[in-house]
Amino acid sequence: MVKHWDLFLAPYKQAVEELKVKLRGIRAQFEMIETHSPIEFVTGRVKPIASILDKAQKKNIPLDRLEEEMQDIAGLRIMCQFVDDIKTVVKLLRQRNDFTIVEERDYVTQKKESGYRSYHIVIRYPVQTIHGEKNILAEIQIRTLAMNFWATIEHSLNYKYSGRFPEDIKARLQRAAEAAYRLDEEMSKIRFEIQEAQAAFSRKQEAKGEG
Ligand code: 0O2
Repeated sequence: MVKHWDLFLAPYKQAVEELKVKLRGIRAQFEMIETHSPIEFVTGRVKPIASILDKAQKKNIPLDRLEEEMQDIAGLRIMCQFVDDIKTVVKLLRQRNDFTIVEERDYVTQKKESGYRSYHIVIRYPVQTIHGEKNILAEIQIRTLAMNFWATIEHSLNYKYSGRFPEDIKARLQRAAEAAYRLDEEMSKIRFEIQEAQAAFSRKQEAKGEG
């Protein structure tokens, strides 16, 4: 039984903080060389205790098996502008040596039944503690801004309806997922123009001393 949640969650909190810095560092490095960053922004969270308990119950995970069986207690999200950026980020993550990849789930090319799209990478990340090294699991979700918009809205509605959507809402969410997909496709087609405009804008800001 997990009695001391603070103690249990401490390495997860540390991992989320460290990984946010590291992943944001990737963006900073691209900015330094004035190249389009495949990472737009990064967020991270430790799963709230109530959600851990909920998920454990739903998936029949005994509380003394959380470390091994719940992969997203530490969760990071990487948002990208374009669908192709997702592949670039995945490649960058695969070549790192500060964690190992345990599993990849591609819901970008194989969307979930709900309409959810995102690329998930489960990693084993070593956290340095005063008791030595502790390896924890963390999940990195990589998605476009459009995929994120849809997932955020769907997640809130899911919470409201406890996953049992009325038919009309379900149909609307499906249509919204298709619209998000088309938005990504359209943006990919004019990607070059967008990037040129963004580069010109950054140069202008820098010249004004606002960069
Ligand atoms: P939260 O609140 O985001 O932490 P399962 O939980 O059974 O769907 P599994 O095996 O745990 O699946 O792993 P999966 O599907 O790779 O990742 C689960 C996480 O992906 C979810 O975490 C969500 O963050 C996200 N996700 C998966 N499917 C959907 C979906 O249909 N809609 C939205 N909005 N997000 C989804 P949690 O634990 O559900 O919640």
